[in-house]
Amino acid sequence: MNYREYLSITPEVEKALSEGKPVVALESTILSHGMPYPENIEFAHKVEKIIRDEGAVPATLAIIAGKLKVGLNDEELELMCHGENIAKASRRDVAVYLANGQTAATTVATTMLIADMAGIRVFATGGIGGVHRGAQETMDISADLQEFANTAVCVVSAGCKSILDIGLTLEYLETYGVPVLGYQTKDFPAFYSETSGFGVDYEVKDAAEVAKILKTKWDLGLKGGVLVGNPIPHEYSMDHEVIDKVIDQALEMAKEKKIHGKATTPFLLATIKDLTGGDSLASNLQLAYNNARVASKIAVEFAKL
Ligand code: PSU
Ligand code: MN
Repeated sequence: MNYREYLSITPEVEKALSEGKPVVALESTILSHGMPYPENIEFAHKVEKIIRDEGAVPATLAIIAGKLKVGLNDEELELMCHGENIAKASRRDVAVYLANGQTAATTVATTMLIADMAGIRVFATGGIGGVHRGAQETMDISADLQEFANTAVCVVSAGCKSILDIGLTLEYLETYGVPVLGYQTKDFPAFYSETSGFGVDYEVKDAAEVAKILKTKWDLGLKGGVLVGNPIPHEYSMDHEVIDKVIDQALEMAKEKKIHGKATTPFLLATIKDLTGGDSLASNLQLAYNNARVASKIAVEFAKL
């Protein structure tokens, strides 16, 4: 493999990695397709500050002008937040975008992929992709799940939105041997809500416990990632019924407009955003900050082992 020539790592991140210091990866699809401007750029800076305050080095990942970028400067962050028609790169898009010198936001799958190439083991996001509702017919299953099966990165998320079939998403992860850990909870979180009605196999009490599980899994040569479900802080958690109604409406609109393929998730995210006004955004920001905090603690503990 010869991926070094495609990687562009900032000196700060490179130095931290070579010294074995904690680094936390962040994705860019959440910026380009998950939040409006200018809230997304404020978020991008604040989430990096939260990671620094916890004693880790942040690295936002993206594909810019045909390079796998690990760590973005202010200008690059602005581009991912405000650029026109920024594409979304999942695993199958990466080689094409790189070969053509294009720019794209990275999903959970591609952020894991690039983090692994750079040697970053912990990544904070909002929600992961998964098995879509109705996947029995459409076969719409996010490439994020195969990345968990294959790529050695720990992802801290607030679970997933109920735009997905959460039960089937957990079944899929089980089949591919991906540990799903509930961070101080027995319930797998549903993004805007603390619980989804589906349990996790293991509740972990703190970051040190997660770090030990990561080390053990990878020492054993068990390939693939680990998913940490970290619930939205209680005070920001949204009413289940309100948000579920909105999600049903968004799914209905996607059906009417015959949205499919890689456009599905961005369409659903944008529609939920429009239908709920600012309410869902405030929750979205807070859960992502919370994930960055927990991911940093895990990275700090992992660096000690
Ligand atoms: N779900 C969310 N917010 C997101 C995404 C999913 O609640 O921002 C983004 C993530 O980047 C995720 C991607 O990796 O969408 C999944 O897209 P797809 O379903 O096309 O694989
Ligand atoms: Mn899909």
